[in-house]
Amino acid sequence: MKGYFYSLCAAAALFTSCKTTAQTEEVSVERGQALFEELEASYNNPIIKDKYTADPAALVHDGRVYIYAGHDQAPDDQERYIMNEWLLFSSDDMVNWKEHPVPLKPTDFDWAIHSAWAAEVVEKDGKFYWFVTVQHNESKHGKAIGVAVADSPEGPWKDAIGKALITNDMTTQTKISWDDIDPTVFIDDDGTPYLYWGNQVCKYVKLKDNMIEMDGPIQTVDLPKFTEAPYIHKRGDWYYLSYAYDFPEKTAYAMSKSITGPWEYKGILNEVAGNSNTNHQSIIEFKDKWYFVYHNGSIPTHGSSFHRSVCVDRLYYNEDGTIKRIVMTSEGIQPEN
Ligand code: FUB
Repeated sequence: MKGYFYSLCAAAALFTSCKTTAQTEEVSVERGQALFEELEASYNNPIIKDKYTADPAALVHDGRVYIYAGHDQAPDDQERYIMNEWLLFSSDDMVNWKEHPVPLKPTDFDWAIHSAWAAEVVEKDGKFYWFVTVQHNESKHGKAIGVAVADSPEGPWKDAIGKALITNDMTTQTKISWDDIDPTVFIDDDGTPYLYWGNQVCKYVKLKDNMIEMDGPIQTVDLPKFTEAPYIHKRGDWYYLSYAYDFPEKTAYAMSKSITGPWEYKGILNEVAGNSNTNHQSIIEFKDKWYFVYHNGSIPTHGSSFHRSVCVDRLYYNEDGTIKRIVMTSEGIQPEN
């Protein structure tokens, strides 16, 4: 009880600028509790607190940030992926998030059966393309990548092809059935779209202008300890390829002057995110600031590798274009004063 009282005093001190022990001791348990709750309420990470959310795919469009996330739905006593839908949240200030109706499920693709795994949404020529990881039905082995299309970031979404874009039998670098996951799409300055994806091996392919067909052979990128979750962004002349590194996963990154490489490994960008053995990042610029969107397992009391939560923290560059190590915080993004 004494320890609890003093931690309340510590919380109180943060809010009352108490400078001395004598002052903090004047704070009652009730007042300390209220201040502690106030302090907790000011924590903006995770950004969604009433649902488990994972694998954030962030899209900036028309003054809003949209986050498409997988819904971790495993019961609290089960440590495995149960993900039957994606969720959508949006914000115009990175602090207040609006939840939209469930926009998409694996079963919206006739050929898929479950596993709303990592995804990415990009805009091209006024249409929005949602590249998803799903479990293929029994006609094909393993995970596959599909594409949904919509006229707005909020949908409605429909299968853009009627079959998977990438299936497990199209790649042979590994024997696992989940190596064709985690799509990310980057549209280069000349309008050419590139799809990157993979588990264990990072793969990429040029896409046709229609976004739903490959335009050349599947190629690979050699990256140290690549696990999964490739993500491409560009700032100035530099292309950045960030990815989940090792396992439990950290986030590492490489840089290049071209979307197709060669990529120069630059090191760790983010440490293991607390009690989640996976991580999955989006990196976006919004209103002249850069943000690192990721997940951890921080929702009490069952947060874990299979009960994950999307968080946002700031991302900063060094003068030479390299990225400073991410500082993960509970406070997250705070309202501007
Ligand atoms: O959420 C399922 C899988 O876990 C994702 O596809 C990976 O990126 C990892 O986060």
